[in-house]
Amino acid sequence: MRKYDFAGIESKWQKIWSEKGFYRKPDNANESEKFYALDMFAYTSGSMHMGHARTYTMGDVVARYKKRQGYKLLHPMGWDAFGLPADMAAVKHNVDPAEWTEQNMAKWRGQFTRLGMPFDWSEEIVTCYPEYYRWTQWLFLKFFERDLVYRKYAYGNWCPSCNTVLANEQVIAGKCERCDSTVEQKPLDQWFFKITDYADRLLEGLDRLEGWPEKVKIMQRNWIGKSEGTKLLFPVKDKTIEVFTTRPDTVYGATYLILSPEHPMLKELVRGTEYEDKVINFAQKMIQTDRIERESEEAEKEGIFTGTYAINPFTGEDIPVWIANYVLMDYGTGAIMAVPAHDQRDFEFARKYDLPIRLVIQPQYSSLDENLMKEAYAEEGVMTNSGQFNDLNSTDALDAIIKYAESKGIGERAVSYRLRDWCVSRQRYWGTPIPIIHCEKCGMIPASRLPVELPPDVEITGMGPSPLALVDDFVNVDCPECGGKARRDTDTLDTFVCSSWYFLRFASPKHTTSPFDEKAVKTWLPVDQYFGGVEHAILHLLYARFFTKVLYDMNMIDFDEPFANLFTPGMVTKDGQKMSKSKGNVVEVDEAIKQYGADTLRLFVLFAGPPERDLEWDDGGIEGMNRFLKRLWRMAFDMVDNEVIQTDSDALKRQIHRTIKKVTEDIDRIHYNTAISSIIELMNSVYTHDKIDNAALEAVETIILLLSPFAPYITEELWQVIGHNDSVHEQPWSDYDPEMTTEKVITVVIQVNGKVRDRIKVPAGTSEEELKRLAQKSDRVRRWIDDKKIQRIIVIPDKLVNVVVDNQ
Ligand code: ANZ
Ligand code: ZN
Repeated sequence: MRKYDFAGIESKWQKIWSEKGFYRKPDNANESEKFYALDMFAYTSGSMHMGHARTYTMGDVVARYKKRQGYKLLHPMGWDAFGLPADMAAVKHNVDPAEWTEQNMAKWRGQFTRLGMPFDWSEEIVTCYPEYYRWTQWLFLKFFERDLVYRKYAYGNWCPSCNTVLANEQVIAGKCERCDSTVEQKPLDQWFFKITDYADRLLEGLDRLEGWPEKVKIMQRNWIGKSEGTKLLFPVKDKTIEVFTTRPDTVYGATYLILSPEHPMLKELVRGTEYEDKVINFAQKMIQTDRIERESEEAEKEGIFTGTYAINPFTGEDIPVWIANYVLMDYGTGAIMAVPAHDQRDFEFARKYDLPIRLVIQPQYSSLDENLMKEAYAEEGVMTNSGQFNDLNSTDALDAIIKYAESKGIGERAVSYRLRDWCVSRQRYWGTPIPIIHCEKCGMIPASRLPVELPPDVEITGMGPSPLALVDDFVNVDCPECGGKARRDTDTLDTFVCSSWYFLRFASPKHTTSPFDEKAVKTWLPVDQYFGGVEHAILHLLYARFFTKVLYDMNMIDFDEPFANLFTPGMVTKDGQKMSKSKGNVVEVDEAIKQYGADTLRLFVLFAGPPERDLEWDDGGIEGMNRFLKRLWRMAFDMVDNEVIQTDSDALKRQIHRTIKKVTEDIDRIHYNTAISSIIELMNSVYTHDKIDNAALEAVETIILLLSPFAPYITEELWQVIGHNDSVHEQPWSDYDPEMTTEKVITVVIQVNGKVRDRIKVPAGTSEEELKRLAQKSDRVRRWIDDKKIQRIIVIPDKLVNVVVDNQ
């Protein structure tokens, strides 16, 4: 027997697989027999960590398995190569972002290869190459044509340390997702994608995604945050203020209005009054405070009276108009009717500023007093103080009041979304240049030639405006319309734009006349199985779905959801914490491969727990996997180094079929840990079987076949060892005989000192150990053993157990 030299074996097969083009896209695929297994492509910052290794291994298992089942397989990898980290590296280490990115890609390619993932690098996608980003620009312009892109002077989330605007999705609890700095609000000219136009369709599509985890769908639904309510009009001076409310039944209790500090009517309302300076200053201060803080329930509510009154159209009363920090401009209409008796925030505000509280809904079986209330009453109840609607149930009143408002032209049903338009402009260098030219005469004109290339050798200081603004050659152009002097847009696109359509490009990565070959996309898409971290549950997945729907509307594709099935693997933790450089608890992928081999690593990350759960790194666990493979190695050599006995074993044969069935079903459900454990059980049975016969040989061959998607190197090697000269990865996936998956049950006699005391039914082939255990557990047998000392237990498998005890 040779030694199990994993390093030698792994490098040998890496070479052979890559020469073979293991994952080369077959060119004769058709829609009915294809399988597109996709891992989120790699972000070229830093290096691969264990969490990546785990996710990519899961994708690799499905890919290898589907290939074995005879599907035409597409399983590509590429590079999400633009983005902030390259800019930051440029500032910090004075390196060229392009070079830095190339180095990272090279490093990652090596790691993929070592992990046993022979991707076809001739068909990789690199988002920072002009042949890719020219189509990102092309799509931007198509969206522009369709009015799905617009430019707006708006407050943006500004990260003072990254020096750029961030999308709402990139601000976590008021801090920059990337560098943790506190995000400020800064007014800038920004580009937006009108994703809100698709809010309803993005919601509706979720209902059809049966192959998505429920938790991801919930996160998307909450993010979109559809709210059905009513718009009501409140006259003020010669204008009207529109408010959005979900509780029109409380309108008689609206004792004041509140505008958000950003509200466009504010300046007009206070202009020339004694309140003007105070109110405008106050508004400015509130605008600068953190958005998250403004949204939080606990935050101190602050506001100021504008000096103006509006009319409550239902009561006819004059009610004061205030501004307050907790009313946001980008929700509803940016103005609310405050109902302190029934809304907690309004209640706190009214108490603080001594504004009137009027109860208009009473609980069914008790009655409240507005002077004694300690908190708002938010439930339903019986209408009171509400004119013609008194005594109605508040739920019925809600409808009646909407109808009344509609009939009088003072309100209508309305829907509001939490979803905001997607801000895509970034004041950074390392991104796709926005292909727009600004001409004083003609306005915003699409660049006439694509790609608009990112100029090389740009100085990146990390300060001031977009680095591209300082490159005269880039900025100064002739207007494509009038030929006059014009300026290029100097922002670059959010990298999430690049990743919103790459999965389509993989169908025809070298296509040169459009973003993708429509026929190839028709064949390969949608993605059959998508793997990626749950951290992308909102951003990337929502944007990719949005792009897909727009492309569908452009008649470029015939489906409107890109990912039929999604799987979001859990993280890899160490000592209960996410592995990270700053915590110093990172186990390097390369280190682990060097120490144990890629097969052991792959098995460990798949076996140590359910794939959707976080996995705690455990040195003992990885050793265990290593021992398992070494045992398999010895076992395979036992089979060839010894004469095979020409007998069979029905029990072992049945277990083989059961194992094939279980592993097949488990891979289908992405239950890799249980699949692997049933393979291990089969191996244990070969051990206790303790005979090198036909059944044992078949079992070992089956183990090699079933284990091959999980541990591709050792199984490929052992496949040769047991006498094959083709590839284990090209064998058809093992079939099982359903008849053989049931256990044959037999009766075993149990004796005590040679006398029959019990009979038990067990599966045929039950091991000696197990029979001994069952014999001693039998009540009848125990009665005869009593407290006598057991001398020995004789077992004749499938027939008899004799317990020999001291006979005093
Ligand atoms: C009056 C009222 C009375 C309200 C009551 C609630 C309870 P959802 O469900 O999240 O859609 N609101 C509306 N626009 C707002 C904005 N821009 N900033 C802050 N708050 C805003 O919540 C809708 C409710 O949130 C609306 O209904 C409004 O307060 C408030 F007993 O109007 B309500
Ligand atoms: Zn012009």
